[in-house]
Amino acid sequence: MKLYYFPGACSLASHIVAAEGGLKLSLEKVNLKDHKTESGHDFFGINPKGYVPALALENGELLTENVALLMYIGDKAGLTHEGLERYRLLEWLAFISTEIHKSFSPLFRNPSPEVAQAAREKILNRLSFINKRLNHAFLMGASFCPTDAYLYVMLRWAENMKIDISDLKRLYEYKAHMAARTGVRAALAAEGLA
Ligand SMILES: N[C@@H](CCC(=O)N[C@@H](CS)C(=O)NCC(=O)O)C(=O)O
Repeated sequence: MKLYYFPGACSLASHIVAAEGGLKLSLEKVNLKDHKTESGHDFFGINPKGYVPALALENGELLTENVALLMYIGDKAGLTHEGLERYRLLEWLAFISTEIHKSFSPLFRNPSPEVAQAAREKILNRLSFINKRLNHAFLMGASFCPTDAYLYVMLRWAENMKIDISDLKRLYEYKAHMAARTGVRAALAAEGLA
């Protein structure tokens, strides 16, 4: 499997799940400005959506969208759940994708101070919802699952965008605990972010 990624972008979540699950991925960096891959291909020719993550499967198909990749890689790595817990996992992935990830978009577009403040407030509000529900070492209990990788990437972004989570004590500690994990460190190092 080959992951098309950009260092530190949302594609890092899929990378972390593979690393945590001991799955070998080949990696191809995408320049998101000119949409060229590091081996010189036009990324639109590979993924017409033009964004990362995208996962080239062994059968030649391409899988896109964070939620789909996180479930696919998570299933292969034995890091997902069954029964109702599987739907809880999807519930968290959807929350992170639509309520947190996409709320960062204005902050990447040189926003006015008002727009930036509104985006930061919304993200902090959604993170504080998670903070109240974080009762275990990981978002869904005692073991790591794909939701943790996605949430961790969002917490890195929050720090980069000067969203202060130090009052969200559980989430603050969770971020440090995630950053120390072997798989997380390996994925960060492979993306040149260590
Ligand atoms: N709906 C997509 C959004 C992915 C996305 O926002 N990717 C960003 C990086 S985090 C990107 O590649 N942006 C560049 C672009 O849209 O051209 C998903 O959830 O996978």
